Amino acid sequence: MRPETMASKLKALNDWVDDVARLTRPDSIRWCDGSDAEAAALRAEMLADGTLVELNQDTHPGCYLHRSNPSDVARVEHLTLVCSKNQEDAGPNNHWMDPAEAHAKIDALFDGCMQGRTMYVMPYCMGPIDSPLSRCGVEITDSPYVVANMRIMTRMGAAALARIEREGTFVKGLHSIGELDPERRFIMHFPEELTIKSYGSGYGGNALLGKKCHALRIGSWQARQEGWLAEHMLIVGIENPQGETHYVAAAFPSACGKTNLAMLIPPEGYRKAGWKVWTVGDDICWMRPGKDGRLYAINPEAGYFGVAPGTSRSTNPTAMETIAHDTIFTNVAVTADNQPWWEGLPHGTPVTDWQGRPYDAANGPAAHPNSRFTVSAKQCPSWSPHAEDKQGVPISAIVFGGRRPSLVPLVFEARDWTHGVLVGAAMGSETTAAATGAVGVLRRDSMAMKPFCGYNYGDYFAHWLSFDKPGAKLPKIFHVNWFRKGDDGKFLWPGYGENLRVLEWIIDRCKGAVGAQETPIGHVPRKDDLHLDGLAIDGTALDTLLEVDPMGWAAEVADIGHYLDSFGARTPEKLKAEQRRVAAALANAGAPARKVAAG
Ligand code: SAT
Ligand code: MN
Repeated sequence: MRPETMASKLKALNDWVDDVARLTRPDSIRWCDGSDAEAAALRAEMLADGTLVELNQDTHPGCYLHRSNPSDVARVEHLTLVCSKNQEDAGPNNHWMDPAEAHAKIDALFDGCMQGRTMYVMPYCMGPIDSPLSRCGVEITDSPYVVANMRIMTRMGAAALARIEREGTFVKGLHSIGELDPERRFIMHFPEELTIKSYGSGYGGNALLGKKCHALRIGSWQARQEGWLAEHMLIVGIENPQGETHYVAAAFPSACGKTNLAMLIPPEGYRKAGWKVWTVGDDICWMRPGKDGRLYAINPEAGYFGVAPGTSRSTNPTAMETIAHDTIFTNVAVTADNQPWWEGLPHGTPVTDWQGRPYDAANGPAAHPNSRFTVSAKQCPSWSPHAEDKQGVPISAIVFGGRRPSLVPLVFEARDWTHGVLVGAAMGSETTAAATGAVGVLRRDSMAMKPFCGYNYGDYFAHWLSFDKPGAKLPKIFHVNWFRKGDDGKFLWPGYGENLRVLEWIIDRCKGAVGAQETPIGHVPRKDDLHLDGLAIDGTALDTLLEVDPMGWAAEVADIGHYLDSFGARTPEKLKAEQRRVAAALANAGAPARKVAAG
């Protein structure tokens, strides 16, 4: 680490660091260079004070456990604010506070909060260090755990600082764990000032400011001004036996399987035939039109902050291999021989739960349902050789999806971009443990960005529509639902690796190589359009997965209309007209479905 006297060459950065130090009064300041030596020194300090606990180094070399404060285990949407000058610009999709009031409120919390602590200054780059699509920031924090995680999740250190000094601009992120008191906790965004202030939480999305705060909330605001898209999407490359790779970007709400889809292992028949899957990103995607009119995407992150429970050799063997070494686990349980453990692992017995107590089933799950692993993307065996391409990868298809136990078919294709934007805007999903609050409640989550869009959703829909212009060669848009349930409450579709069958149909639709049935909600595959060899699934399950119930959909589309109206005059007329078009098509849906040709 650079001693305090060796600040940066950029006056604006030094001045800001000085101002923050004057406010927070740390005992010392350390500029992080991102080096191995720095990481080792920090780790030693965290092991000494119990912030990290060593796991079994024979079975899990380089792996450590962090137990958070039990009241600090997820994002806190009700305490997350977008403080734009004008409330309308934040929109009804965000909690808002006047910027002056917000600064005053949170600065009062920051006042003197780093006394007795070290203040770390972390320059970081979101995206490949040499990519024109990347953007930089600096996070100041008093949490060494946050430093250790940011070092994995971003390009943190000297190279980022050099880029910041060259560009002269950066997103300012100020973070303190404060007292970890839920009553003294705020995650505030000031998009007009490219500033984030986060107090009172050490949890991922609240504290690793490069992730949701910068790459999505501030990023989406910048993207709108600069003509690109900052999205809550995984990016995956699908290579067919002919050696062609198509890249798919897919938006799902938190804890709905983005990491699993990004690391999918093809079913045996596909593997034997030569199909391969390449992981570019598992959570965030920045896309912009290239010279040829296609959308090109980068993953702004350098690591995965994935949900541990449910991850196993059967559900995600790639992730299991990725996290076998050099991984930080947060809030998992441990076995008698000190291996990390979570619900969904077929072997091992937890003896200590996520809070460090002797495991007792009466206390609930051994691992917290939102327990996580933090690991470098480079450790992933399916890490794409193009993941660091500075121009990004070309996107063939955009996929939206959520947890929908009923109504929504396994997959359908939007008829054009405008319809696709409606499909994304209308997305709904059951809530998960990734945020505090009730789990399993159906809510609209447009483009999986409800907690992350840094401005008015109405303006965001208009921004999406604006990409459809002459010369654009936009991806086709699809909707998937892996979570449809039968009357017995069981999932009808096996999911995981078998999802490649759906991705194959999606890619073939992009190439014009497979047919579909036209319905009022879009194009749905017929049974024969899907490649189902080697899959044990009964015909009635498949019928249900591919059915479109006009009555149920009429109610759904009416509800979507009310939802669009909730953004008032900011909702683009074009989107409302599209909703009316679909509603009218459903009203006429007595007519038998019409077959359409491939393409
Ligand atoms: O917000 S996090 O990035 O920590 C996890 C999530 O909800 O996606
Ligand atoms: Mn996410």
